[in-house]
Amino acid sequence: MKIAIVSDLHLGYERFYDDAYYQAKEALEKASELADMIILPGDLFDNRSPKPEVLAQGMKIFRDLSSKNWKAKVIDYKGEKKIYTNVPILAISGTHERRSEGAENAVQLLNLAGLLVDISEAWAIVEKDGEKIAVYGIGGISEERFRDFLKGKNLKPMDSMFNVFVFHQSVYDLMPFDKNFIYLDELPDGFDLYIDGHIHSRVERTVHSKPFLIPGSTVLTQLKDDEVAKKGFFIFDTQTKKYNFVEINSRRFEVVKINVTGKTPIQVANEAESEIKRIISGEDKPIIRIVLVGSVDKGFEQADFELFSMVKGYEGKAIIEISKDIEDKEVESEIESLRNKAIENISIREFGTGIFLEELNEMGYKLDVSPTELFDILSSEKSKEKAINKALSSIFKQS
Ligand SMILES: [Mn+2]
Repeated sequence: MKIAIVSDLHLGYERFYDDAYYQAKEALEKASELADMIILPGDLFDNRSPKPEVLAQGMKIFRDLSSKNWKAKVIDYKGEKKIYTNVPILAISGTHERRSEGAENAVQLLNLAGLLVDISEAWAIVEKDGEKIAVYGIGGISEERFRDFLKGKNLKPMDSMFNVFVFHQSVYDLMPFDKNFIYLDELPDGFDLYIDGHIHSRVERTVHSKPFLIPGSTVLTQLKDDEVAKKGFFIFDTQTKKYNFVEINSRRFEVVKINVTGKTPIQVANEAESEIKRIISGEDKPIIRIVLVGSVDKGFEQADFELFSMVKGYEGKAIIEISKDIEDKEVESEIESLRNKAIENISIREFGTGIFLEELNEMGYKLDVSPTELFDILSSEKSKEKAINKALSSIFKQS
């Protein structure tokens, strides 16, 4: 069977409201033509309480999809909810749909309407011509709960079927800055395909030597550099175990970096304008993000580098966003000197010790290291972690 994986539609996303709808519609229509079944790993809607008109967008899309002639059918469902269709469109809720426990979310509403099968915390088995595919999904939950939640489930794949695991979380291997994020090798072993949503750019990896795929969102949301690639979805073939990415007609997005170092505001504006002219040469109305980088020369301030009036002239032809990542040496050196003065100034130090002693008193501090000594240790290091380690080791040496 061919499985289409379409993620993070973000219907109702206000900034690109029409794009969210039309690009989701296009992706799912194409997916229904190319695949036997569709899996949506979360964030179908942008908001936990979508307005009726946004719910209607979702209902229209999935009603059209449901009414197609699907040869594959959902033949079994193991979960706490009930399902009202056997059409092989399987979805989990994402973090954007998440609501308090017991309150129905928008994906559950579509499930209740019989427009898709909600596989959040449930198995669905899809069959076509004797081939069976078992899909288990976990809806998006807070990152710090996911690891324990997954362990508690102790998931095992189904015998003699192609098994798919679907979830909607951050992954440490891709975003190594929060230890709460799950590691790829912590995902349950034995599945034939792993699918994740949540991340809005395309990812292809392997887990337990099986494919791990994130198609990315169908609509541009974060305007990050790695979202410049065309949007789309994956088609995975369970027979050949091969997959390909199908592009959709997503709005063009370009990031332009302009270095302001050694340039006047007029030079920078001219440079930005010629970049805009180059990009808008087509028929479409692209999204352009201009990032000013480098450092401001003496005699200028950050505020001098404003492009708003120039950009206004292109309103009908492009959607332009400007951001600054500029160093301003004069301002920085002023802050630096203030900071040094503060540290050298003994009265501020005494002031700090006073507050520290008061706090310790209130907490009933009784350890052997004197509070002033502890304050000295804690303030001796610039790094918070080093300071705490130093303080802890001196406390434990004494006791
Ligand atoms: Mn999302």
